[in-house]
Amino acid sequence: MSMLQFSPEVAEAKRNNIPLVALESTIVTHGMPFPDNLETAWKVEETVRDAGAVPATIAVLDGTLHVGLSEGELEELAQAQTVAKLSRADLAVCMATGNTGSTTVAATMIAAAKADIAVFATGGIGGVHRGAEDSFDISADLHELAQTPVTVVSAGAKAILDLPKTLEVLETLGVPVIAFGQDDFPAFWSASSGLRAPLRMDEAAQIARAHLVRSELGLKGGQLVANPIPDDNQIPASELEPLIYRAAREAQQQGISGKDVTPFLLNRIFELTHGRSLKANIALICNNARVAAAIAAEINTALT
Ligand code: PSU
Ligand code: MN
Repeated sequence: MSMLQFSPEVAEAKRNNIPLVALESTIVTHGMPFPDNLETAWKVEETVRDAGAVPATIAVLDGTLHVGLSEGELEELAQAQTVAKLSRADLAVCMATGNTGSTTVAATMIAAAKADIAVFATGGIGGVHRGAEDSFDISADLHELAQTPVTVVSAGAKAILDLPKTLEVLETLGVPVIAFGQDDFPAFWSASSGLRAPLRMDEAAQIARAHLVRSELGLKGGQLVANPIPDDNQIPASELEPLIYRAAREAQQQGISGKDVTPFLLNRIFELTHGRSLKANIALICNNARVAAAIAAEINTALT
């Protein structure tokens, strides 16, 4: 029995050797309010198509791991109320029990690798939370990057996190962190975190080559491409920082923990910026989708 259910569009792309870009679904179910989440998901898919690749949005629907969702499936997911947020730990349980769940960066990487999709675009990966020295809250996304061979394009890590600690853990785990077209590691809503990224590359073809060299060397794990948000859509870190501080304190006071932390913080920042964070979020995901499509095309060309 095949574990994966390909959508007709994805199946056809595979047959015709058209580059594919994986997309996650936790952004849709836990990252944005309805209907913006649905409009964004469609927009990101369109952006991938416009860039000459085919989008494969990943989710578990009634126990089946879908690679590529129809418009109707995406619509249903975007409005569903009780969808699990799946990471490495709970992906198999959700499938075994016939439930529905959206995939985080970690779970989407697992599905993408299984589906032989090399490149995945998201907004921002999970990382080391502020206060992790007490809470031990470190996203499973970081460990996934260390063991699953997918190149993930994100706008860095979300600024709600402790970015210096996130970079330290990625270094420890041997994950290449490649800033795209600049020296600094981006901070999701802002183009720069003020921290220098460990690596820099300026061309999709180079990143594609590095992906293939890793595979030739038999190295486990993927690459993190950190693509800065476009200039016009940035929210300056100075403006955001007090709001993040406030949201993080509220989360602590309200005893928010585990999987609920990231959705809680994203929602509070959405409220505190009167929706501006969402606009920035949409812009940066589309920007990542374009870069991911370019890398996927280069990998395809190199392999054929
Ligand atoms: N990026 C966004 N919005 C999101 C996420 C990322 O722009 O909602 C999700 C991703 O699915 C990521 C997850 O894997 O947040 C991280 O959750 P946690 O911190 O619980 O590992
Ligand atoms: Mn966590």
